[in-house]
Amino acid sequence: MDAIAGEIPDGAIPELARRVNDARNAYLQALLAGSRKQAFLVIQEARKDGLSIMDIYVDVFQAAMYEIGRLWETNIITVADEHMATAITQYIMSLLYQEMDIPQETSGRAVITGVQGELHQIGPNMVADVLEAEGWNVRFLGTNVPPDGILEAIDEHHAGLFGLSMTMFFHLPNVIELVRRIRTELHHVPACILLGGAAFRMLSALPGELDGCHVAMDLRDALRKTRLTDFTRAAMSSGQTFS
Ligand code: B12
Repeated sequence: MDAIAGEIPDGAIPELARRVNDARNAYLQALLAGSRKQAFLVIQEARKDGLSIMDIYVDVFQAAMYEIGRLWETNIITVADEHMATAITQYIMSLLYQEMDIPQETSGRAVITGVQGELHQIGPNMVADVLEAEGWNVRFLGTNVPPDGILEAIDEHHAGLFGLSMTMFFHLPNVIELVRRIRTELHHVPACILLGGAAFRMLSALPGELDGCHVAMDLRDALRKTRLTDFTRAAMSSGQTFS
């Protein structure tokens, strides 16, 4: 059984899709009602119904938060409503973290953060949680971290994997500058720089300065890319470079 991504028995896909859909709608209603208790009950029920952490993170939390964004953008809900939905989701994620079976062995060392200026934190937080549950020794720095602090964290943690989040496209110069500094100033350059967040989905190609970085479209893609092969994993944990 895959502890994070779950396991779908043959023929169960339509039933699972229905459960996911119900959970997403119920969770969104709880967010809009501002009921942390109801939101928690919905997620508890979804877990009993067999939804994996991955299903809940992507198909419930992410989908509901995207809908919150749409309602906020169109002035159907206020910024306070959005803040409340964010706070509830972050709270429930921290409860789910306690349910994760964090393995003793490590797959490697990782630092995950959001680029300076970036305030969207739920996405990289999900990546950090899932990698930890996969056996990575993760330092999650939160977001909007000054570059000096990020460099120091990568160095101290001997990270073979560095994950960086960007939602707002106007932070691209900060991403480029940070990657340049990582590559030129660190003794120990992470073998894999993994970029993610909504802004990267809008790019048709990575700017040349980011050549050699990897991009994950969402959490499932991030998991696929960090599972890789034994060889590349070993390279990531030892800090060796690969392309
Ligand atoms: C909550 C929220 C906020 C909160 C964030 C608080 C917090 N603590 O996180 C606050 C209020 C601070 C905020 C501010 C702003 N926001 Co805002 N925000 C949102 C909202 C509603 C939800 C974000 C979220 O949590 N999504 C759920 C997560 C799980 O999705 P995700 O980030 O995409 O992450 C997934 C993948 O992208 C990927 N991923 C993400 N990071 C990483 C990292 C790595 C390493 C990897 C591998 C993968 C990965 O994996 C995740 C899981 O699948 C979105 C709506 C939306 N569509 O996302 C708007 C949204 C992103 N915000 C928007 C805007 C405009 C803003 C502001 C400019 C508003 C303003 N005028 O001030 C500011 C900008 C702040 C800044 N400098 O960054 C717009 C962006 C439009 C655009 N593309 O230009 C959106 C889309 C809302 C909208 N529909 O208009 N926001």
